[in-house]
Amino acid sequence: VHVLNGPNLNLLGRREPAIYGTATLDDIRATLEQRCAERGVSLVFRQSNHEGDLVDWIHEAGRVHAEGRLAGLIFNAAAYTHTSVALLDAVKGTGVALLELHISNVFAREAFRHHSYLSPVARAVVCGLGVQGYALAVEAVAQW
Ligand code: CA2
Repeated sequence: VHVLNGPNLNLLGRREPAIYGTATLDDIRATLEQRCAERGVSLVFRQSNHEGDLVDWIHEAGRVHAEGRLAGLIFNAAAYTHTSVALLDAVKGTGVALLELHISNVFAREAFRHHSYLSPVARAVVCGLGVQGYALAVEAVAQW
């Protein structure tokens, strides 16, 4: 299972706890490491503030997919969800099974967060479950 996190998610647990909770990205990584170990799947967990890094990592997931070794890609593209044709094209171009994830319920927030470039190419979308969504997403993707 590959888990990618986009811009500003390195701030998780340090700012805006009312929206995003108090867990840090390292806390989430630790939880997912444990869940994956229990299921005998390996975890790749990354965060970047740079769109190109995320494109490169989607391509990497695509190579693992082509080798038949990728259960799925869990992707919280953060603000790039609402802006990035490059990330859409990367997912489309690799054919990876995508689970789009958002910590908050984006539909209960500003109108600009209601549109996602990724949802049309996602196999599933998890949104509004808080950071618990990551663990639930791993449970699902491990069975894909
Ligand atoms: O709800 C989500 O997971 C989002 O993908 C988070 C993005 C936001 O732009 C999306 O609309 C929804 C923002 C990530 C920034 O995370 C922060 C965490 C703590 C403090 C400040 C920002």
